[in-house]
Amino acid sequence: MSDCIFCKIVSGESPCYKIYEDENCLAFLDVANDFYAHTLVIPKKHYKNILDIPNSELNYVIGVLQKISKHYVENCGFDGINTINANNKCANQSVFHLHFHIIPRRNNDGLHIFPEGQNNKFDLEEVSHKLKLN
Ligand code: DGP
Repeated sequence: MSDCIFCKIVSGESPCYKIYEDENCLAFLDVANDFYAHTLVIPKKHYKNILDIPNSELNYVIGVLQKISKHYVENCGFDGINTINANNKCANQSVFHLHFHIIPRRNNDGLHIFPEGQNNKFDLEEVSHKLKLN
């Protein structure tokens, strides 16, 4: 897509700090530069998010996400990673080209990544009935 910043990075029109590339995927540092080694993993082909990418292509991206995550833990001195992925505006997606964030973690780094709930006491029986898929 001509007006997509991540497509421009894929085509080389916009620069990035590249971590990994193959024929289908690209990983590069997030320009936010807010967490050490904050990385984005994207498919080269434009999809909005996980809601429109075909399953086989999503599986490929997840494989690359795993490859980079293992590399960070096994070779780069991190103890673990968080992966974050936003889908649609309501979920705070701001770039509408599918991407997974990798936030590398170190023991006792003090980061609180997972969103905190409001300690609501939902009726899990009712919720599960509403959501059941099969
Ligand atoms: P999200 O809010 O989940 O859609 O994350 C989008 C991320 O993309 C955000 O953390 C900042 C990053 N980003 C936006 N524009 C650029 C860019 O031009 N280059 C790089 N490297 N990252 C970008």
